[in-house]
Amino acid sequence: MGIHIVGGGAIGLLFAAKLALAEAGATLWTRTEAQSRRICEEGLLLVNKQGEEQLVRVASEWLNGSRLSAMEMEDEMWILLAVKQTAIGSELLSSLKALSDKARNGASVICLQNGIGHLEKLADALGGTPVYAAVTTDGAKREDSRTVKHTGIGELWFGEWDANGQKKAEKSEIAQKMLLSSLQKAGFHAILSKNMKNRIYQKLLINAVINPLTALFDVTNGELPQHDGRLRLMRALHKETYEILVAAGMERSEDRWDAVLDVCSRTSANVSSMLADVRAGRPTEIEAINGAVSRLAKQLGRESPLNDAMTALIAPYGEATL
Ligand code: KPL
Repeated sequence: MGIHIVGGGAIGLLFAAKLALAEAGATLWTRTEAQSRRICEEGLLLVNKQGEEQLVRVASEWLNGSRLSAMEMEDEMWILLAVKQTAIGSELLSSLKALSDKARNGASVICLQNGIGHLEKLADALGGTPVYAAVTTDGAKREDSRTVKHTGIGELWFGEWDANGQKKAEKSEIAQKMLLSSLQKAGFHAILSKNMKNRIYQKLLINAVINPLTALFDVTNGELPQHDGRLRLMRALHKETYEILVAAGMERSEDRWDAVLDVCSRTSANVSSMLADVRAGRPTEIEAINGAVSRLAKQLGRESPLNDAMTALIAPYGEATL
């Protein structure tokens, strides 16, 4: 069984380093040739919370390079898709298709993106390739193209995604358990879930509050609640989003607000992915997060003024021209 991690951002580097250390047959596929070349030549640097560095040798390939057609692949392949939603365009989809077509007994894709909407897009584009949903609460920070800091230990939930009549992932239970065991051996708190919709909505709720507000106020996750006005805005955005997601099928639970504060404190030094995108002038995931919450609200006949406002305020940051 081969594990192919696609994406050389913080989460991709973290999975590649830890799976390689556990000798789990990991290959890291990057979107630039320079990054894969550097990783092959110099190795990955994995830095733990205490600042201790570990050099890790990882096989790395360039996703759009020409080597794929000549490469021998395993019979069974898991693809861990660790790019942002904004990177899931036609070029990435055709590279993913080419990669998954190489596995003799078929590949399965595990999607680690924030937000919603991507699973349907991937299932459509990849034809019969089973698509699994995943949610990670591990914190990671990419220091440079070969260095990743594991900033917070979290959990990794993954499982079949068959909401709304979608295609069911068909990989055998044995293959799922083999992947689970590799992930656990690599030190991840990995859990197979039969209710990924709930997990995805719970993570969406966290991202819908922390990501746009940290981006708007240009603060770290830890700084966000350290101000009364911002805290009130967080609460209001949380309340609106919570009610919409419960109406859409998320389980009601009293501790959802505490979960947001918990993420802020566990990842206190982190710059959220949305703030990082805004600072770098890159497209943001606002449409897949707050935009998606607004669309859900609309389908349910509900109002979503705060999610609408977040989307309207953040979207222009990611637009290509002035
Ligand atoms: O997922 C995240 C992100 O930045 O996208 C959180 C949970 C907010 C951690 O930074």
